[in-house]
Amino acid sequence: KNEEQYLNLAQKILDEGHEKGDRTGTGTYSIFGTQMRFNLSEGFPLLTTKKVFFKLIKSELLWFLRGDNNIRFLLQHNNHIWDEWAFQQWVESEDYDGPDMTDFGLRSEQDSEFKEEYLKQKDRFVQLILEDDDFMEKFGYIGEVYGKLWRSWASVLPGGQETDQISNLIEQIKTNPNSRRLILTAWNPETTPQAPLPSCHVLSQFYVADGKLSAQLYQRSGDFFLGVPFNIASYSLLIHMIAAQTGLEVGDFVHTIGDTHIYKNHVDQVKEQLSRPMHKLPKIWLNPEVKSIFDYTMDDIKLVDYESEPAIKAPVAV
Ligand code: UFP
Repeated sequence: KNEEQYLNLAQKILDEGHEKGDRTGTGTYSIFGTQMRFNLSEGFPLLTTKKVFFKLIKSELLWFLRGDNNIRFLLQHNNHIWDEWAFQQWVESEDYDGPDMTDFGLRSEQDSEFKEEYLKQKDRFVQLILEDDDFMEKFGYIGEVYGKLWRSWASVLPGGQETDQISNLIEQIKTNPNSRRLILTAWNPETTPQAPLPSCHVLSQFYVADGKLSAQLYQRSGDFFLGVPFNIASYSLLIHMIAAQTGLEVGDFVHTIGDTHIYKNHVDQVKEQLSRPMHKLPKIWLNPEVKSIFDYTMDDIKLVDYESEPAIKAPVAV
C-alpha cells in the first residue's frame, strides 16, 4: 500500500495538475496540498519502481544531524545532491574567472557544448571545495538551512544561547511523549529566504502513541519525481533513528506537500515508472550499540533486502 500512494499521486498530478510556470523556467504540472501516509511497520518506504540511491539519503541525513551546512562532508561521501546550489554562489561571485555560467541548469539541458564546459567548471569547483580550505570556507556553505537550523538556531534574546532542536526533541520525546509541541522547524524568516535553496522541508511534528513514534512533515515544494522519493526516505530514516534512541517502535510517516509538482521534462520518466511492477519494500537495520543520535556513522545504518527496478535518469531543475 505504501508505494501505491506515491504512484497514485503521480498519476493524479499528470491527470489533474495545473500547468504552472516556475522559478527554473522548466514548467510544471502542479497540485497544491497533497498528503501521503506511510506505515513504517510495513517496510521502509524506499521506492521499488525505480532504484533510489539510499547512500545519498543516509549521508545527507548524517550531514544534517552534524549541524553541518558546508558541502565538503557531502563531497567526501561522494554525494553531489547539493553541488549546484553552492556552485551557483561561486559562479555569481567576483572570484569566478571561468566562462559565463548564467542559467547553467537550463542551458546545459539545451546545449551539449555548454554542458561540457559546465561539467568542467563544476569538477573544478568540487576539487577546490575538497582541497582548498579557504575556498571551502568561502563557497562551501549553503546558508541557513537544515543542519544549521536543526542544531544551532541563533538566539534573538540578548545574551541568549543557540538552540539544539534535535537534542531538545529527543529529550521531550523521552520525558514528555504526550506533548503536542514536538516540533522541528527549518524556516527562519529572517535568514532562510536568502539561502541558495531555501529549506523545502519547512516543519515537522512528532507524535507518540501506543509505544510508536510518528511524524508529519510539511514540505513547501516537492519535485515529485526526483526530490520527493528522497524526502520520504529521509524522514522515514529520521523516525527510525529517533525511535531507536527513545525506546519506541516506528509508527507512520505522514507527508504533506504544498506545491506538489512534476516538471515537464520528467513526464516521460514518470510514465515509464508508472508502467513498472512494485517489489516488496526493504527494511532498515540500525546498529543497536549506538547510544546517541549524533554518533551514527554510514556503517551503522543499513538498508536490507532492497530489490528494485532500474534507476531512471532525469535532469534536475536548478
Ligand atoms: N526539492 C525537493 N525536495 C528537496 C529539495 C528540493 O523536492 O528536499 F531540497 C525541489 C522542489 C523544487 C525545487 O522543485 O527543488 C526547489 O525550488 P523552489 O525553491 O523554487 O521551490
